[in-house]
Amino acid sequence: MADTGLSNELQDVHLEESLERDCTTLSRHVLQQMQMSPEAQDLSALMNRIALAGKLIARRLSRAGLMAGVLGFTGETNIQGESVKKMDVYANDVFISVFKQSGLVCRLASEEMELPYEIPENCPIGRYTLLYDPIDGSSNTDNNLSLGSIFAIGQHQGTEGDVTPLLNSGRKQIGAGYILYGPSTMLVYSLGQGVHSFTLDPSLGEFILTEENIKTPSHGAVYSVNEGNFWQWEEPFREYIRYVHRTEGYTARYSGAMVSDVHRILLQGGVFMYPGTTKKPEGKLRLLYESAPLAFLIEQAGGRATTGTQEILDVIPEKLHQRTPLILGSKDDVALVESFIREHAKNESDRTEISRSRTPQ
Ligand code: AHM
Ligand code: MG
Repeated sequence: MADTGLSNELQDVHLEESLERDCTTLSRHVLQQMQMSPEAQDLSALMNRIALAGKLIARRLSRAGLMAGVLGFTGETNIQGESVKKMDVYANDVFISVFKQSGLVCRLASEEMELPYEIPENCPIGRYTLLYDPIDGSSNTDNNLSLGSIFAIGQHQGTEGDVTPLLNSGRKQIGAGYILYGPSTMLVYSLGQGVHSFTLDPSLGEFILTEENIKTPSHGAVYSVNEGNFWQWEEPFREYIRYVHRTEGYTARYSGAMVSDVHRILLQGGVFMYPGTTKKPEGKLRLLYESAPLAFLIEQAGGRATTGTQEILDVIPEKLHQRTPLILGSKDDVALVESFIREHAKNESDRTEISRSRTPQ
């Protein structure tokens, strides 16, 4: 062994620790987490398939600038009315491919598909559904900036072609997570027992445990919002932004990819917001495969996520692609934004009361 100045005993301990860390792969971690559950093997296999999807997407992204036909638009528009990028289509298909013949997932629904994709051959045994956003932060794709994939795991119910069983509140999610395609590829997940992060070791092709039981600080300096929409927000959001602009201790961070922004907040605290606008009162983000899975994670980490008037996880969707305003992050920072909303609602109701009392009966 090279002379590191450490005693042999200490070197042995270091070696053991680093081996132990290298062997804490995602599938082993899921098995450990779920050891009391009869579903442990299935969920470990399911998370392994999601990890494979992440690796395939990461591999393609890492070479995107070197290959023809990877970047740019397809010329199609998706069900959301947004221009589809070639990477959106690729990533969407990857999630479908990894679950074919898996016996694990019999229905997938995503931002890129109007209707769920059924895998009937998995259904006699497949007990899960997967809701996902294959590429979150699409506008970053062609600029080699951070991107993500978001996923929510649910219990399979209902028959083929029936969307209704997917319209559940976020509380019914069995698990959720995201893959962050940044300088390194990370996978962050929760199966209802804390939030855990993994980093892809490209030399091993494995996601290795980075941090267990992540806890979001109750307050953070970061506020993360597209301030270009200021002119079309409702007054409480403008008031909040005016407040942070004139108060020491706040700093703005907004990348255009929510997974990246939420990852920072998960680790360091703060608040991410995508409020409704006059053009889009429900905001931009989709409940089932964007807001709800991230809300599941942040709650597991001790934070909160709300529409402004209701906890995100309590919202029962009426439509597969339903949008929702989102305020997510550290408990105290979310509460601060809410205080502006409540204050505004109170002032409005006081004004209505006064004008009603002045109207001759
Ligand atoms: P996408 O899934 O189509 O990329 O949309 C979601 C993304 C979020 O990641 C990000 O926070 C937001 O849209 C950015 O939108 P905007 O450019 O309006 O700020
Ligand atoms: Mg998205």
